[in-house]
Amino acid sequence: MTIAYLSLGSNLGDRMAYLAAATRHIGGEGHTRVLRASSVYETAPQGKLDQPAFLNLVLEAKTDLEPHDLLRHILAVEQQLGRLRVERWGPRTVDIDILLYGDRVITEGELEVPHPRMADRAFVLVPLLELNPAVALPAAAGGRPLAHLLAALPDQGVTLFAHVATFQAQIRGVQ
Ligand code: GSY
Repeated sequence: MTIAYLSLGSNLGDRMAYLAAATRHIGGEGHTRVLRASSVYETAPQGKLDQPAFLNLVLEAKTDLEPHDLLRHILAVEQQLGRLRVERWGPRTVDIDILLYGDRVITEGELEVPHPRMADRAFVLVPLLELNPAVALPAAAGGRPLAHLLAALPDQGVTLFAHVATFQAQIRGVQ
């Protein structure tokens, strides 16, 4: 069993519904349990700027899957929810990234953990630090506390959109 942190983002259609459905699918097969979700943040697009605002959140999950199998699982969830990888940085129904997998550092083909761009992305760091204010990069990746990295970033337009209780209600289908 390994604790992994996953970043979820959506900027097409009913964004909250896509995030809730993705969260249900991630935890839906017995090998991976979603322990906690952060609140949902509305965030200005990074990278490709001329696209709609995103909703982003982070999940803390406990998984029996090895990293490559976890990657395959989240890619399958993206596809089930209609993600078409047409344009690398373009709009998407749901995007799921592995941020951290225990304290492992992995660079193998398409899999890079810790996520190579997480230290630059307030839309990842804000919800991650809400879940775990003491979280740091793995020792083998320098061990820096992520709160220090966030403090060094300029304002990237991250605002609270829905408290975690509202998101949990959406996951249960109450809203
Ligand atoms: O890699 C995640 C997809 N993505 C996002 C995102 O989720 N949120 C924001 N704010 N900007 C983004 N740019 C990309 S690409």
